[in-house]
Amino acid sequence: MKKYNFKEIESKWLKIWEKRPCTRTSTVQGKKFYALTEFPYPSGKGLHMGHAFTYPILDILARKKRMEGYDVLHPIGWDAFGLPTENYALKTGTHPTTVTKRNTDRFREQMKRLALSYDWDREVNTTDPVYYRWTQWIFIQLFKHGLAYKKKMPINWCPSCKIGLANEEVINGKCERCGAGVSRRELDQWLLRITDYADRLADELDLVDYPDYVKAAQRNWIGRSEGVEIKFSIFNSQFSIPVFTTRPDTIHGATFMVLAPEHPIIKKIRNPKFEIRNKLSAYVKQAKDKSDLDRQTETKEKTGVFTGLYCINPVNKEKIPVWVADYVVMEYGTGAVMGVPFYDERDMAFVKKYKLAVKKVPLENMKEITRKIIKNGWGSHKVNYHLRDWIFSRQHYWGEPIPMVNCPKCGWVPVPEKDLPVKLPKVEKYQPTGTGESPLAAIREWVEVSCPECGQPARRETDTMPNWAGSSWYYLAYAFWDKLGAKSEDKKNVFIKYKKLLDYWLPVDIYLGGAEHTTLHLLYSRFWHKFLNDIGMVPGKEPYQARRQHGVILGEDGYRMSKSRGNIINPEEVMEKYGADVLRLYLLFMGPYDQTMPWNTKGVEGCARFLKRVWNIYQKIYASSQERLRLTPQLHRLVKKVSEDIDSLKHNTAIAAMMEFINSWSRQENSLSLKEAAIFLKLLSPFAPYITEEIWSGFLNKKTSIHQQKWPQYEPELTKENMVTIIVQINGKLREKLEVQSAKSKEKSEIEKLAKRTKKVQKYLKNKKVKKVIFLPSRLINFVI
Ligand code: ANZ
Ligand code: ZN
Repeated sequence: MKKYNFKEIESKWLKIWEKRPCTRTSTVQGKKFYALTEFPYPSGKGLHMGHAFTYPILDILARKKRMEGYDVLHPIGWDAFGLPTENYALKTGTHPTTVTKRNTDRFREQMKRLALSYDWDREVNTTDPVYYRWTQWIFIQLFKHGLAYKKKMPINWCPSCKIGLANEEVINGKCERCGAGVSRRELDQWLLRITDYADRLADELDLVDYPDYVKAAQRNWIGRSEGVEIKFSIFNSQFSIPVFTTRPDTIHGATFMVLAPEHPIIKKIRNPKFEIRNKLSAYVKQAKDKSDLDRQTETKEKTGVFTGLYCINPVNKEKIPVWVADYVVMEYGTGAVMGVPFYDERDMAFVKKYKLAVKKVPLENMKEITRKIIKNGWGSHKVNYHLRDWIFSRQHYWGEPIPMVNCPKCGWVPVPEKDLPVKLPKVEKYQPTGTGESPLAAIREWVEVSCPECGQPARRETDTMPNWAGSSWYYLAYAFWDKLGAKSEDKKNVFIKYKKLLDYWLPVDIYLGGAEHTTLHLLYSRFWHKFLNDIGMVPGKEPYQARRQHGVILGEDGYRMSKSRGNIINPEEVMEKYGADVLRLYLLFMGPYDQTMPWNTKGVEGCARFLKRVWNIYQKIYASSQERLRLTPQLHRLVKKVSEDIDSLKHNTAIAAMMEFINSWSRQENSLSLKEAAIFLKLLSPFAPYITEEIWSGFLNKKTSIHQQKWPQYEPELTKENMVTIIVQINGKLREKLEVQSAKSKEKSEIEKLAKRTKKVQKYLKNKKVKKVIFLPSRLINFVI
């Protein structure tokens, strides 16, 4: 008997599949299935356990759909711009392109070993100029449609490293590199007007199948809020200040007004008292350095100063003081709030601290007071969104250059589309400049260009795009990336040229990813999709028809895997010891795909034993035309269960059912025909691609890959519902049970024949004479000997 040697099997089939991929995307069947998995950032560490857990989830579904005769698009690529690569380049002096190539080579090899059935002809890489040319092109369209603009915005600034920091580089208010306290600095930055799409991003969630909590989180992030904007005139001045409130019914309880420290009125009205002026400007300056998060954390103590101004409540004409406090932010509503301590906890905390008045008043009728305010011209209906415009500038090297030129005469001019891509130039140092500009600013030959419009000397934009850019349209690129040929210099618009393919493949049928992308990436890419749809470049309002989010694999100790805890389990080592099939099977057997679960080495061994059992059982099979009684209904039930479970990503229960099946099968050897044994193997093939391929080609002696076979169908009459158990007795003693189709169960001759074929009955009847056969239809047969 041949021993199960996964190493031999893996290296054999890896080579064969490389030459004859059974997973290429076809577009011939007329029914398509697009299974999209979030593409990885190719870090220097290779695949981690999270990748090994989540990538097989859709791989299994994709494999099944292929066997069901769908055209399946199941692609992968690299989200390869990013800080770790830039920092590594900085430290070692290796160019980020070289680092990226090394990392993606390693990832690809590991993914192949894990038998992930991606279509490698469509591999995209966001750092490839052929790819980011179109990222830049989309930016230019956004600019042309008024959806990209420049504005002064604060960035995180490390005064010791003298660089701007991305949010993820600020840890508890400190610079991740040097530990110095991070401050804020104003810089001119590009923003994308995602707020123009706020309503559609919220409303059109109704069109898609996402988990409810994902929809809720997106709606919450967008934060649509209906209220009234009410004008309070400033006492003794020609100015008035609008406030935004969702609670006009509380207006009689307003005892003060609060402005954000950045509110423009503060600079407009100079207070005659210099003490007030000094205090005010000191407060405003200090608020600037705080992050929005710090300012809005509810538990932090409220601070503020009096402006010396008073304003008039338009409804009751009361005169109330105007304060400045940093719990009010300028970016939301009007940057001014009416303080109603009796009804609002934050206002109450503020009032207690500064000894302001509290007014106990009953609530007004919401509808009536709103009508009254509007009728008298004191205010108007207003919808506000918590969603902010998307800050699209980064002051780093390793990102897509923003394809814009600044001309003293013409202003911001896009690079002509025929001149795209604007390639990242080679630099000596990736170190940011110290002025807050990206290192690109230091390359004179690159920065200084002539204006595309008037030809006069102008300067390129030196900021690069954020990480989120390349991933905002990658699911579109996959639809035609194999066609781009020699990564051509062809300047035709790919969205027009490959329109048919985009129409065929979109929307994505299922998109699997992590909870960390619930708001940012999902919203950004939905925004780009809606925009591209508006300008006629892509079909459909939504990019992803369904979204599912996976859980997390913890260390064996129940904590998140981390270097500092020393509980990291490397998938490569597990593959080395147990093989890729076992790793896949175990990770999916652990539990529902959307749960967070600790690693358990015993469980891995259980899965290894299961595959060994499968191997051994197929070694013993012999061809037989004998009618198989016991397992046939069970097998058909298994086909039904595994098929349905894979469709709903319940891989764990599908695996459990297969294990159970193998258990009963090994208890009653030879009780499947070859044809049926082939069916079981097909069911297992998406989960364990290597061992099933080996058995298929070897023992079952088939010529074409198991992964290109038809997915088995079950016959409903052969599943449990229509089966009857008949008791087989010898001299009135129970010796055997038969499971037969109910139609056959009434025929004496049929049942007698079937019973006599079982091993047990054969044993008891050997050399004996049957005197009498008693038969109760559908119930019992008794051989009297
Ligand atoms: C008076 C009031 C009384 C309020 C009351 C609430 C409760 P959402 O639902 O998030 O839209 N607000 C308005 N602009 C603000 C800003 N720029 N910074 C901080 N707070 C601001 O919340 C709207 C409410 O948040 C508004 O209604 C306002 O306080 C406050 F019993 O007005 B309210
Ligand atoms: Zn010009």
